[in-house]
Amino acid sequence: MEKLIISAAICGAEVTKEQNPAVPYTIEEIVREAKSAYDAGAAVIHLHVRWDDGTPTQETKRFQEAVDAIRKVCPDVIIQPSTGGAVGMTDLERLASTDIVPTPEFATLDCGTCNFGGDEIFVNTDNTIFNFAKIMKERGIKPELEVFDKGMVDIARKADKKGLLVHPLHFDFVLGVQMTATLRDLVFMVGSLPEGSTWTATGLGRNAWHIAAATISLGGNVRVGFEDNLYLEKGVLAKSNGEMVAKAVQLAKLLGREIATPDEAREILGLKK
Ligand code: KMH
Ligand code: ZN
Repeated sequence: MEKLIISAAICGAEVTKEQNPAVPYTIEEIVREAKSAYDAGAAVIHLHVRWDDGTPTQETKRFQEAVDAIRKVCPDVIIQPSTGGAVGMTDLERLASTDIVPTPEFATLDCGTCNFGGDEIFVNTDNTIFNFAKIMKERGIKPELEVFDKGMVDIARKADKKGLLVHPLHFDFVLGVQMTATLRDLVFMVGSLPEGSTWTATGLGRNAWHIAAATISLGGNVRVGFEDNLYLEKGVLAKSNGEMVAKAVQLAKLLGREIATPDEAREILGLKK
């Protein structure tokens, strides 16, 4: 099996300090969390940023500040800005995270519209998806195709048919938001992928750890972090993203997978440095 790429979604746009005081808002806190994840074995930092009061923003300047500060302490880590942002942001606002210098090597591309609980809808029309894909291809940014259900894999296939994606495709299954996160769901999603794709999976909340263990066993890659889950185990809040990455590393050791360094992850994902 290939080495295991661990991504840390350190911040997200929705989780708050009220839910877990270690959720980072300020640049200093974001750097602290990125470093804790990197030191524990994460090759990829999936990045959202916030204003100091916790409000999510996609402002280029704020991303630049965060990326520059992370780079100082994690020089080789893969930084993957979110182009999902937060529910309700415009497409232009969302893409502003990729206007940093140098142009990011990797960024998320959300492949469908998703119910986010209550009245919240995370809107991604076909035109948004195809437009984001086109822009990323023109700018040499590899998309991580975020899929919240199987229909989104099919939309990614449509984008691919239009020539908007570069192979190998890389998917991230975000399970437990719109579809459930059983092992049957995971195996079904893996079986739905275009041949030659690489993939990562994450399970929301209480789904985090069985999805991580099954993903490691199936040869996929794992995403953990506060964006998706606040708990190290039932009833125990994680003190840092690093603690969650360390748990994923521990699972990988038990299951016989080695951990990829950032440069090994670049090789596996076909990223240009
Ligand atoms: N915060 C969600 C609305 C992404 O990063 O690309 C979108 C999200 C996906 O988190
Ligand atoms: Zn995200």
